[in-house]
Amino acid sequence: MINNEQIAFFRDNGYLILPGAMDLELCARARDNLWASLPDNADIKRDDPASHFGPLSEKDTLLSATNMRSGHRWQLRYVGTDRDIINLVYSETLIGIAEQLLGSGTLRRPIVNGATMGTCGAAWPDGPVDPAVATEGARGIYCTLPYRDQAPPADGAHTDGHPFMLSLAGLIDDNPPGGGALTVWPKSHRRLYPTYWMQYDQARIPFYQHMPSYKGILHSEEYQQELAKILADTQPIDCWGNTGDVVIWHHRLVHMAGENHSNVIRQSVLADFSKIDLDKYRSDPPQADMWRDWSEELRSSAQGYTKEFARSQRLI
Ligand SMILES: O=C(O)CCC(=O)C(=O)O
Ligand SMILES: [Fe+2]
Repeated sequence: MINNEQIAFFRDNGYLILPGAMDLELCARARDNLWASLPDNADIKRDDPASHFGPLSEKDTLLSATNMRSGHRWQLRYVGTDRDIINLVYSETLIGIAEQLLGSGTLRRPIVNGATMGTCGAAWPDGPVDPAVATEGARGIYCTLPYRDQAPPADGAHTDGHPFMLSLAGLIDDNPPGGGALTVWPKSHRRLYPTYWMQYDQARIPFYQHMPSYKGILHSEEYQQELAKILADTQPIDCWGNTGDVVIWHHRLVHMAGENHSNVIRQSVLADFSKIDLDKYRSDPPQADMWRDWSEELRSSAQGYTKEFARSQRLI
């Protein structure tokens, strides 16, 4: 359960760090499964930290939408509906918290051994994988290898384009500051929500190889301008932490996979929460009350939190 102060902070800032919210034994098993997914002759080796620096070797590179290993990123998606992963991220604790925010009994439930993200390939040739297509569990285990001296271009700050309501990034291994954890731009959810044409959805345009200016996604001019302002005026928060620490974040929050300047691999599990009836209102225009579809508990909660709490959330 989260308390009123935590709910108020989430509402105001669009993210909430929840220390120790995941089971440590299941985190350990998730790490085991991550490493077990590599071929025996891989250059990157679990017990050789010197091999953990990016970019991945040509031999270790794999361009598969369900298990992507390329450059400094490793996204193992085919484990997303394994029982252990579902128990890890759709635990009683985390479902309970998501239900406090979205309403009791309203959440779409995961399916053990169901389809996983990436099963249908990329959204368009060489494009991103849509986290809502086929996914019946978590997005998967997302890793960022440390950089050594040369930082590759970061993925970039963005909002996600698929329909969902709440997302989670949970550390399955210790991650120091500057170690590539999810990075979020506080309060950006409230600034970007009104700039979309649709509340929970994203306007798209077909992608054509010979007309590459539109990459399959359309944003309003207002969105582009507000995003530029957010990036200029807002200090992002690095959600580093210990194994088992979780950050939950609002679907319109600006975020990115952080740059990893540490000497350890950032290992996180990513998962989304949506309501069963999202289909009914995903394309409604932004509402005067952006929390219309959220729980009574959130909508009626008292606003405000202490400075001390804001400090514990790294906001100040
Ligand atoms: O790996 C991360 O921390 C974030 C990834 C992300 O933002 C995405 O896949 O949309
Ligand atoms: Fe994202």
